[in-house]
Amino acid sequence: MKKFFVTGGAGFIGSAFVRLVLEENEDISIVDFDALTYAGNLENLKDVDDARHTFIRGDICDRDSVLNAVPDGCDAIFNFAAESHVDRSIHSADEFLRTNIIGTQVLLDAARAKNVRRFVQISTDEVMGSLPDESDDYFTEDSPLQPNSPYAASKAAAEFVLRAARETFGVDTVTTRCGNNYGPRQFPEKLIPLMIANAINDDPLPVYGDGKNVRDWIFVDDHCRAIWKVYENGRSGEAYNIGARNEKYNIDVVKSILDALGKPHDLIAFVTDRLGHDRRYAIDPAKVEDELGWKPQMTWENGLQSTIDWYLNNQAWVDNIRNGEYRNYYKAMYGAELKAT
Ligand code: NAD
Ligand code: TDX
Repeated sequence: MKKFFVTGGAGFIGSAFVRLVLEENEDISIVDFDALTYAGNLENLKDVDDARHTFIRGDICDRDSVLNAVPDGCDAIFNFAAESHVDRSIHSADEFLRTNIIGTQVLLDAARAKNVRRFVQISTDEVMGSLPDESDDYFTEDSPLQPNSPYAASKAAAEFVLRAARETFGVDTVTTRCGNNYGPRQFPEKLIPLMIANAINDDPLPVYGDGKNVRDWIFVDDHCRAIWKVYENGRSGEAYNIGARNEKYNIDVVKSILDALGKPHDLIAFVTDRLGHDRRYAIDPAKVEDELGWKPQMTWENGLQSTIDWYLNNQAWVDNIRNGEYRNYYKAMYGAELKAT
């Protein structure tokens, strides 16, 4: 039995990864370590009813808790735990620097202390900054790290911390840099679930700026399968860009959601732009495709429809969030009250 230590496994992508790995492998057990911040949710794991899954509530910055929780003979650490929302990092960066940088260092130290075979860092395309509008440029693994938001800066710093652990102490590390994920169980502060939830409830859909920023969307399970490939066969010390060649203008994503739900486009409300808003992300995934034989399995049309269906069928999950602290966040962020559900 191989033992994995997964951090952030109660969040959006981490919980999808845990589910997929347990479903597709019989010889793996997982310690799932998560602080359950506002973004962590045990509901995300409620169908993971498996003796091979152990959940531990803990903070990746807490050295003793981490050392106690990493199992002896651990094969790999997968670090999903992070503060992940750009807008929150613009409001206050402290927690981003703490979790995303110090937390990564603590985990790397634990990997060394416990002789963990491989450390997989879940990074992001945002560390490479922004591409020019309407250009043919793409992020490759050789693109310079040019983070623009406090969130992206903290994730880029984590990559440097990782590099130092490898160069100085020989920790076996690999890194994934993925584009924008979408799918079930994504916290509704992010574009796609926010727009779906608002459209379902006839709340206005707040689009930043001119709506012409471009994001490169990938279905969450495709990202998780790429992480698996990188863990299995990625070259030590390397980063792999992950993307599904699926660039979209934000405004087109929002209109597709309204059309799928049969809601009018006049729910769209253009609002003040995000500070330092990255214009375009576009990923060249040739390395992970050619070296590791990864390809996305989900089409955009099917992925978006199945995501919308999940939110329609799980309105209690969304309402729990929308009726909690998120209401205050929303009001402070958008200057508007969400309708009661
Ligand atoms: P998320 O916000 O949904 O989940 C983050 C999880 O980490 C939560 O369960 C939270 O409780 C946990 N966490 C936060 N601080 C912690 C701490 N100090 N100790 C332990 N656990 C803590 O985020 P997500 O969208 O699932 O993203 C997961 C990872 O993937 C992040 O590292 C993010 O940077 C990266 N990533 C995300 C995207 C995306 O589009 N969402 C794209 C590329 C990379
Ligand atoms: O209300 C909104 N209106 C809007 O126009 C929100 C929340 C977003 N947007 C725009 C901003 C972006 O151009 O939509 C786009 C996507 O925004 P987010 O969902 O906040 O994602 P982004 O800022 O692109 O960052 C995401 O991708 C990379 C994730 O949140 C990161 O965790 C990941 O690393």
